[in-house]
Amino acid sequence: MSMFLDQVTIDVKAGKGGDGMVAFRREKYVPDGGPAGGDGGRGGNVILIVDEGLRTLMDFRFHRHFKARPGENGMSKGMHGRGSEDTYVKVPQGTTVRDATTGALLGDLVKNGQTLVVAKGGRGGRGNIRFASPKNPAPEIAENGEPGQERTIELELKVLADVGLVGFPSVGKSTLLSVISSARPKIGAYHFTTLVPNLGMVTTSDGRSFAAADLPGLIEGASQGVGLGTQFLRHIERTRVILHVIDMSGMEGRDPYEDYVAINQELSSYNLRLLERPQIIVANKMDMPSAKENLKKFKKQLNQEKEDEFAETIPIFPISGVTRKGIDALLNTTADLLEKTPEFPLYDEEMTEETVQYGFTSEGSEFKIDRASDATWILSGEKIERLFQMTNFNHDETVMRFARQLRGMGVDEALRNRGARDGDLVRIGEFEFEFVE
Ligand SMILES: Nc1nc2c(ncn2[C@@H]2O[C@H](COP(=O)(O)OP(=O)(O)OP(=O)(O)O)[C@@H](O)[C@H]2O)c(=O)[nH]1
Ligand SMILES: [Mg+2]
Repeated sequence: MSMFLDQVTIDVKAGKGGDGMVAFRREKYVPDGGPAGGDGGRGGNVILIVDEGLRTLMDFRFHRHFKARPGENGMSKGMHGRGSEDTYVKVPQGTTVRDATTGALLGDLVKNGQTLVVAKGGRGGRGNIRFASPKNPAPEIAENGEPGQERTIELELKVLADVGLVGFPSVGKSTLLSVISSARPKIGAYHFTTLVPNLGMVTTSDGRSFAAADLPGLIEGASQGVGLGTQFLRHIERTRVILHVIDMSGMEGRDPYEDYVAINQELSSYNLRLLERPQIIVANKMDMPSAKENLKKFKKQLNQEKEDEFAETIPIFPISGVTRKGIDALLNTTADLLEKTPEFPLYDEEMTEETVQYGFTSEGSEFKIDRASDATWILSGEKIERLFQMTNFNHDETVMRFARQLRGMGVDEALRNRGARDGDLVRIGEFEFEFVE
């Protein structure tokens, strides 16, 4: 397996809120102290944070579960539980985050230090101080903390580069990157020398700079999963200009023009929008004997094609990565093109979490009633289950409050309408109680 990881699924679980407490003041000479149970503290969030020091998602290879701590429970003497610290998980710049279950986009993290809450900590339950009223000055009511959010998310890295170097294997992409930046990618006379994208900062002779990515060689069929290329095409998605590197020496016995067409087909079958990026054709290995001849032929073929294609001329830069000839002009034109080319928004019209509708929305349908084979009524639904989890069943008064909350939600009425009778068993999760008319 390659030492590069650019897609991973992880589980995140936020901390539960601390439970609120039922307590009363005990003071000398005061027969009935008032309520003194404090609130529980907030549970910790799980938060992703961009760390520019990271280049891949490698750190997630063996570590895929992230939890935040629960909030502290409320205490007597009116003391509130402490909120828990958030758990921060570092990700590289260019990480796209999705909910693995719904596929909804949660965020695209590009700036160093940028954060995204991926699992929200539960709020602390209220202690009995909060439930005191003139009518009920000494309530035995407290809430349990809210459960922390829990979900599976997908991280996908799309490297941040302005310019992408694409082409067949061994055409000299890495050689070029090593010449134009301080990056030191591996260079070899065999195919697929480059197995992971390399990034380099390029400075032009007139002082402008941009980030360039050298991608593993693409081969025909890569977008259908043949060869290495497919998994790396995503890294071109953020680039604004594509340097299409072509081996003009013909020394591998391939035809430069056929290579050019094949790579463009790859790009378009992965995502048509990749072809919207302006390209510069880099005619490489011009130091080789037959390169000049091949370039002439290539230009001719390209022009023939152009008659029926869009009219724009694609610039061609003859260079040699080895002798470094022609590089300055190539880089200056690349910088010019970058200045003219706006960014291509990756997730413009996509569904985000806010636009995805969860669960039941209309009033009065916040729960579901089913009937088990033993005739027990089963209540389920996100809201009702959360209420249940936040109820402290050790105190009768709290249980009564829960019953009132259910009635308020219309549960009693709905059960009655479904034919529930006095004494029928009703179940929420593992908790059972009798239906009372
Ligand atoms: N003559 C000549 N050879 C070159 C030139 N550029 C690269 N090469 C040679 O071509 C071979 C492949 O070069 P790389 O830079 O590794 O090619 P690549 O496109 O990164 O290849 P992959 O990573 O396998 O996709 C090496 O032997 C290089 O020395 C050039 O301008 N002229
Ligand atoms: Mg390479």
